[in-house]
Amino acid sequence: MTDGTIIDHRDGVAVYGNYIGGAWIAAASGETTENRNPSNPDELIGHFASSGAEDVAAAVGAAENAFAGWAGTSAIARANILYHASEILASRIPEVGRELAREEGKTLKEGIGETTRAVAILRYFAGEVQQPIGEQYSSMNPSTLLFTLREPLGVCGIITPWNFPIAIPAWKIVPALAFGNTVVFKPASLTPLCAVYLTQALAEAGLPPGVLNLVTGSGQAVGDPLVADDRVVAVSFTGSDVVGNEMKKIAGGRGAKVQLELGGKNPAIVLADADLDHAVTQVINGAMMSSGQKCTATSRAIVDRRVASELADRLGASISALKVGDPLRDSTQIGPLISAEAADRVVGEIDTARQAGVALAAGGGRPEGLNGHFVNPTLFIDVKSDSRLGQEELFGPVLAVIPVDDVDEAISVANSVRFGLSASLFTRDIARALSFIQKIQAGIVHVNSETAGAEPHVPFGGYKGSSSYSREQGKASREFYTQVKTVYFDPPPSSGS
Ligand code: UN1
Repeated sequence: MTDGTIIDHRDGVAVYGNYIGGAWIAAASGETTENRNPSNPDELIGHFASSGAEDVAAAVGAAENAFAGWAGTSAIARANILYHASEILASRIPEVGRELAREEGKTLKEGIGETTRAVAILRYFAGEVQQPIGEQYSSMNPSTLLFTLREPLGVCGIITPWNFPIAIPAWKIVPALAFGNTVVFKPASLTPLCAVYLTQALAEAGLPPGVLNLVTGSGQAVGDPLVADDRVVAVSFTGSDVVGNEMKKIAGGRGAKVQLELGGKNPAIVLADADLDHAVTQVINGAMMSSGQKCTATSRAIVDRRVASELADRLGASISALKVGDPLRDSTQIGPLISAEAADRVVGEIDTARQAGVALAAGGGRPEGLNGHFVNPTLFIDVKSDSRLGQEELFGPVLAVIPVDDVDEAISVANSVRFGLSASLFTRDIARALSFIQKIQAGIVHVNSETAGAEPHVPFGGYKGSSSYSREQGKASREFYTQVKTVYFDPPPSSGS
């Protein structure tokens, strides 16, 4: 049900606009880009506005004009709109979940799960704005009332990836709005339909014109001018480290606040005393769900040598049994990769590793008889930590087993990469678990559960090259989306005399 967001039809296929200043409108150039189903590229999902600098300037202008009014609205009134949006989106979960699976390629169950998560995020921040927004301190002067306030920043540029096309936009946009900022939202060019659904729910819920603006198009044509615009005082980005670091230079260089969520090369350490059945299930979920296309995905299983071959056998058997196919079918466990380029790249990485002599224990290549961008879930064993497979994020359904002698070597291997987003340990040993929590260089640490997953009310973000120190979600989002004002309030000299 995207009525109202569709500005035209072409051969029976919907043409979607940008949402600027409260209206769904075509890109200034009039141009559009096709959005196709990665499971079946013959299926056209829609035509989406192919925007550029002119559209970005209009959207930033609308957001700038709307800022004073929105920042001046009571937090409770803002919360009511967010809560209403959560109800609208909740009523559409089956539809949006299905369209997410069709547009992005994750399974229907995951698509519904992700849409449900976006609803939970809306609900969470509708409540979060009712929490305290400042602190009171004692002053050196007994008559001074000394306190802090948190105030919104202004226009925020939100640039989101395709792999969580509704949850990540929600967890960036909703807190920005909740704390009184206005937003220009540039979604991944491969998943604009989910962005339309989220924007539509917020617009229908009563967001005033200009408070949230959606501009679709490529990173170069839309992202670049957005990041460079002096009126955009904060930029939040999730995506590749190459793009993120470039963005930091440009936005950071002109003094904007920048928040980056970049890659991961997340380890699951399995010690000899672990429950191996549980470890196998969790490691496979972490590595293979969403075809491994999560920055929190498990891409390294670092395993105590004493159980490495048994674990590898079990992983290999379970990975080979995973059902790859149409994400909309109930029996499917693994959908396609997002695009032909992504599938070619991952298959290329698998071939390179095989040619280098790394032992393949399951998968490799593409499944037969499927038309989309599918890659077989793949397991390599006896992988060297300093190899490409041991160091680089592949962003596909590929897991590398790295055998180690003990927990100390496991942690040192785990820490040997440039990323530090999430990490898991499987053990029954409390002392080793505590030592792992202290020594692992990761922003999200799991003991006896998979590396992926994020609850909306706790901080999310990584160490080292995975983030830019700032955290997202929960109370951490208040840090990013507000600034602190310290107030020294003294009575006028005459009072009380
Ligand atoms: C999750 O693990 O459920 O882009 C969320 C990503 C992360 C989000 C992961 N920023 O994959």
